[in-house]
Amino acid sequence: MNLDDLHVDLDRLHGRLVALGKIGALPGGGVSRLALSDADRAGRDQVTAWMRDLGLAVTVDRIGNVLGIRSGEVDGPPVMMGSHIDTVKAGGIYDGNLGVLAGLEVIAVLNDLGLATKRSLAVGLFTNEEGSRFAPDMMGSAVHQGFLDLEEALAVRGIDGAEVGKELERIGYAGSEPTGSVRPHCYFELHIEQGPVLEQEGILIGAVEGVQGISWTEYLIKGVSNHAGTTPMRMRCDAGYLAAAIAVEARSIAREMGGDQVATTGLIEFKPNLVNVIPGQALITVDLRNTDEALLQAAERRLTSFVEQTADAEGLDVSARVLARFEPVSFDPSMVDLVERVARDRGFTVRRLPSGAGHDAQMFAPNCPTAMIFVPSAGGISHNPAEYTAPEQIRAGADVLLRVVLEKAMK
Ligand code: HGY
Ligand code: MN
Ligand code: MN
Repeated sequence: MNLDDLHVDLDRLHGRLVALGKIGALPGGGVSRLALSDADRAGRDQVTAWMRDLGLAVTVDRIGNVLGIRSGEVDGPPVMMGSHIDTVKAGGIYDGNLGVLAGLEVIAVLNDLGLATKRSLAVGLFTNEEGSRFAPDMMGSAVHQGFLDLEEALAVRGIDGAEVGKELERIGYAGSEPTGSVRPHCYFELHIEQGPVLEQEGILIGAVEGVQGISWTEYLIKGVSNHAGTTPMRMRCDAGYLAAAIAVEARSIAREMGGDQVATTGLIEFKPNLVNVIPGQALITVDLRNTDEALLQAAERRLTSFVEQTADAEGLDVSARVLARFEPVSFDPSMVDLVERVARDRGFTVRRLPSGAGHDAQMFAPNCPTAMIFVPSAGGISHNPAEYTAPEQIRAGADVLLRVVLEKAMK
């Protein structure tokens, strides 16, 4: 059988994407399945049911990662595909979900053909990739790959006060499998680009070279609530002002540095959050990213000194908490070459690029040969219900995944 003639069944794959997208669906479109929420449980139940229908041996580990395994002809570490099915609060149906469901589609194609592989195959669903509810992001894969302590992760308290370990118990995904018990031979992740590059250049496949560094910091600012009308400006201890100034400064640091530097204030909360009361407390997060570690550290230093100087000048007390900090990673060049070659052989336009978003793959990269395949995002939009990738783009990405996995699993 010529492996180059194998193709995924787009209707089946797209049908599962749409069906999973209905779990936690938002009224105006898009999906909300925050990690370890009831919607996440329902999504997990659906995906593990599909895994069992495909004859996979399903395990759940202690941080809730789900693995579906298809035995190969010889024992040994599996070729692993995976991603996540948790979403941001108002996200799209493709982010993460595509990578998990395309992995199941690869299994379905092999089952249809009765095709055995030499190496075992595994499809992984990793807990809390988004990090929106519980920081850090890539939590499940970080624990799985030994970059985050299990007990530390289980003790994490979310933005709603819930605790990871208790939420895993509540949704029935506090597994017994030791984390990281399955060490993959290699790891592939199909994912939407979530940015504008492929679409703007009219390119179908991204051969991802690595993932940029990520730095998430939460600042808790304490001032003095006071009357908005009677308090002279010279007497104010305005926590809200510093939070706003941090958001502006983060943006100007990114603008001045240029290049790949980006900065985002995604969360900002005032207390008591009333029109006529000077905020006595503010909470703000800053997400800094860069493909270059030294530049990312420079951005962190600039922001930190701004916060300290301004807090001093305003007589405010600030405490900073690191929510996530991951250095840039590069994927195995031979794996990137493989993705690029297979895409070309299939007649797809392809280019190399770094990932602006974090992914579970970045946790596997230091431990095993790892690569990602990107497909375009319409308008470069993601983490937004308007996220969209066309069916033929999905087919192309999944066909590349099918072929690169077989390349590794047949030898
Ligand atoms: O934040 C990220 O890059 C990913 O979506 N967790
Ligand atoms: Mn993702
Ligand atoms: Mn995401």
